[in-house]
Amino acid sequence: MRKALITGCTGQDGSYLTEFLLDRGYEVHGLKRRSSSLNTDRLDHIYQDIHESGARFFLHYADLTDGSSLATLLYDLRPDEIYNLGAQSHVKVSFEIPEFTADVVAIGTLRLLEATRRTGVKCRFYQASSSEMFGSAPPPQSETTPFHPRSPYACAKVFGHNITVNYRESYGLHASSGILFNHESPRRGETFVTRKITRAVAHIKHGLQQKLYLGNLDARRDWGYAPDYVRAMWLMLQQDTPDDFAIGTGEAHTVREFVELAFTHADLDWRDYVEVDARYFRPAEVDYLCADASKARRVLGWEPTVTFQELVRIMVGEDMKNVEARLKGGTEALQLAVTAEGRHS
Ligand code: NAP
Ligand code: G4F
Repeated sequence: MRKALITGCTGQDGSYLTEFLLDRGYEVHGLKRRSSSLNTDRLDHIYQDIHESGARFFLHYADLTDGSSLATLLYDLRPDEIYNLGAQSHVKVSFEIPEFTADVVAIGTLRLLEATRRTGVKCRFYQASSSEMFGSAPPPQSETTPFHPRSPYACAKVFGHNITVNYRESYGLHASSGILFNHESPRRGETFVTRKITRAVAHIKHGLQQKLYLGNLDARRDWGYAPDYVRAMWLMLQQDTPDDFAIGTGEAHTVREFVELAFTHADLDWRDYVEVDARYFRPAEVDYLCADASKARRVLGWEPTVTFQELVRIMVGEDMKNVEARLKGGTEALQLAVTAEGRHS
């Protein structure tokens, strides 16, 4: 049985990757960091009681800011595959906590690579690189496009990417970087723009929210469906030779187009509800990301399966269902939750 270790297991991609690997017969070990309240919502449906025989999914406390916890985990588990998905992954937040972001995203990657090298574990390594690294480089962007990062998050990801390549070249580590363009799902964090929009649509439709405040509506992103992207991560580690791959749909849309389509799904006119609030602008913006994923198609045989239109429909549909289920638990509790969340983006 192959054994995988996933950092960022509790996040959007970590949860889909865990399901994907369990379906393929892997034993999966997830790294979770200590928090004062439970943060395993995305994994609860696949939780396996470790006291039951046959359990193949385990969570361990560790942190990308704590090198010794990483080395101990690697030494004890000796995984065949490591997926480094852990990150402070919010671009806007990275301007507010740049030092922490760099510590987790850049130095955290180095800590994990160094722990892999020092423990001598023979494994394959996946690094979650990002299209944000391209920043202001014009589209379409591919593996050969020069990086021009526009945020502390993107600068940290460039370091994570380069140090992964460096460990591959210096120590012969089977390390691959997936340069993934934006990918979304009903499990997307609530403060990324797609999920912020689809949740607001569901709340507005049910009379629980009056307005949706957004920042730059003109930014263009290449939005795909997260389960498709975790399949690409796995495919990269199944290749004989490690390499870097850009992963995206090749189609870009503006935030405004996403908004319009999401509201249309709920028979609402977005212009009645959406207002621009400058507090959601970034000190430096990434205007236009659109993937050239031809190498991934050719070498990995990877193709996205969900279109932009289907993605929006799936996300609005799930958020509608969530609100309806929560409404059954009482409008008052739901209203409170909406208000508290409204402060963040
Ligand atoms: P996400 O939902 O924000 O998940 C991030 C994960 O990292 C969470 O499990 C989080 O734990 C964990 N984490 C944060 N700080 C950590 C630390 N100090 N030590 C250990 N773990 C820590 O992100 P995602 O969308 O799944 O993305 C997965 C990875 O791909 C990230 O590295 C992201 O930067 C990168 N990426 C994402 C996209 C995209 O469009 N989704 C595109 C390109 C690259 P908590 O649950 O405790 O917060
Ligand atoms: O959804 P976003 O916050 O995602 P962003 O910045 O593109 O980053 C995501 O994708 C990256 C891959 O390219 C990942 F590496 C990263 O971890 C993350 O998953 O913002 C998308 C666009 C931006 O141009 C932003 O300015 O939407 C614009 N936007 C407009 N109003 C907003 C808002 N973004 C957020 N979060 N909130 C707003 O109110």
